[in-house]
Amino acid sequence: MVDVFVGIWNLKDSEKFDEYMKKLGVGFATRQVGNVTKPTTIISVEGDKVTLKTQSAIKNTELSFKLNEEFDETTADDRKVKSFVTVDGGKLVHTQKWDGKETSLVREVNGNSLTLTLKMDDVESIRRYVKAE
Ligand code: DKA
Repeated sequence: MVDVFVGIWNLKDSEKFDEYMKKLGVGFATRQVGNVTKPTTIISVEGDKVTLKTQSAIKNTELSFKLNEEFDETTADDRKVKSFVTVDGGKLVHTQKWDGKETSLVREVNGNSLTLTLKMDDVESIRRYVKAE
């Protein structure tokens, strides 16, 4: 069921990402780069392990995790968070918790498009990725 997310995904467009980064507490200089960089996300699955690599001008990150098991993550903006990823209604739902705060990163695939919805409190950012050929 998670196989639908497997592939190389390139960012096509993005809405309200600056607002989302501000809500996370990301500083001005990193936001400036974050607003213009077009990351590539590579998702692979091996057995019960999911690997999610993100390559961008800010930082390359790599996460390997099992669904439904909490794990430690250091984010691209250097937050140390407790993460949990599950599949819910065909969506890959990633929750991060740190310092009494919480954000969600929800990925949904439709054909060759992957929509990433980022939410924190009242702020929502949508980032659309397309699958590399
Ligand atoms: C993405 O993969 C964005 C994921 C959220 C990143 C958190 C903030 C990073 C700030 C540089 O498209």
